[in-house]
Amino acid sequence: MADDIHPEDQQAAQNGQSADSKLTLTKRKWAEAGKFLTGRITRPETDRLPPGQHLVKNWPVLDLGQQPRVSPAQWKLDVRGLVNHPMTFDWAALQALPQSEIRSDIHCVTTWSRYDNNWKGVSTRDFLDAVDPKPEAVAVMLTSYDGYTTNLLLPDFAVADAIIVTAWEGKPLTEEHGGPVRLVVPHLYFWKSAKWLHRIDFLDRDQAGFWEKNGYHMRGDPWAEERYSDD
Ligand SMILES: Nc1nc2c(c(=O)[nH]1)N[C@H]1C(S)=C(S)[C@@H](COP(=O)(O)O)O[C@H]1N2
Ligand SMILES: [Mo]
Repeated sequence: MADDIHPEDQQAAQNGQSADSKLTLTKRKWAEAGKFLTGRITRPETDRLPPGQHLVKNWPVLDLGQQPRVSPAQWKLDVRGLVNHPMTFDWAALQALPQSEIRSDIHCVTTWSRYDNNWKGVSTRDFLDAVDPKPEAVAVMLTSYDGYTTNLLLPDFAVADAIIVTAWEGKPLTEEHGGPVRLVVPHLYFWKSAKWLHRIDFLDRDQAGFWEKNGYHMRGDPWAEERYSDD
């Protein structure tokens, strides 16, 4: 059916490329993952605070109460599941990936928000380029050194401003905020941003993590107030 022809395949055909050339496949994969979405919608300043949130200037600490002590030398990130390059990153391997600086707002489900956090680390897109998810991968499960887990759909993990963070405001990320390495996914409630990141599994279906099994929403969009699951 003509409607099923992917626009990029039509373009490729016009350029004399085969529809399944490597470039076309890569571009299609990124399109499915939202590669060219900014992940940040421009809003008027008065609309910057999601519904039900209030602004704080400090940065509260929230976790399960067990803050694991992991030095950069001890830290490892295991990447498993539906990826073409399963691997274990150590500190040096993470530093060898392209480094990005990203500013974003925090929105915690407990109703505090904090504007203009300056993060440094590896964007999830650069990370995804390295591990190369298989086409069947639709979700990730993050596992942390304290046993915490949380799930994300791959397009949410792959937004342009999601970042595997090693520094905040120019300083190494402190232990209480998830150092040496945490995730930050700014367009979702902060419980999705795993501290003390230790493992990422690429999965063929979305599975519930710790809070998601305990009554919280599977996705957690603050603009839609996706705080709790329906049942
Ligand atoms: N490993 C781990 N990550 C975690 C948590 C946790 O308990 N363990 N709590 C989550 C929750 S509920 C929030 S609100 C944020 C808090 O991050 P902060 O302490 O840096 O503000 O971390 C998230 N990531
Ligand atoms: Mo939270």
